[in-house]
Amino acid sequence: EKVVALFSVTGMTCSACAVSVEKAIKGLPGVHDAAVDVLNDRARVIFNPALVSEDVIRETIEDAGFQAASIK
Ligand code: 9UX
Repeated sequence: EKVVALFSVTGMTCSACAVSVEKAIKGLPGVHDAAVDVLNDRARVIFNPALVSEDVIRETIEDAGFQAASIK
């Protein structure tokens, strides 16, 4: 199963920030793909909800040094 989640990510000031957030998210088990848009402060993540949760993804973004919130 695959679901898509959108997050607001603030604190990213350059494209390297976006790359590091993307790498952190993509390193999680159950994440199929992640795209981070530094210009719009957004992250779009495709994942298997049996293996990883929106909250774990959000915490991973925070642990990378940014502020994240799920967008419904
Ligand atoms: Mo470069 Mo982006 O150190 O915060 S990765 S500005």
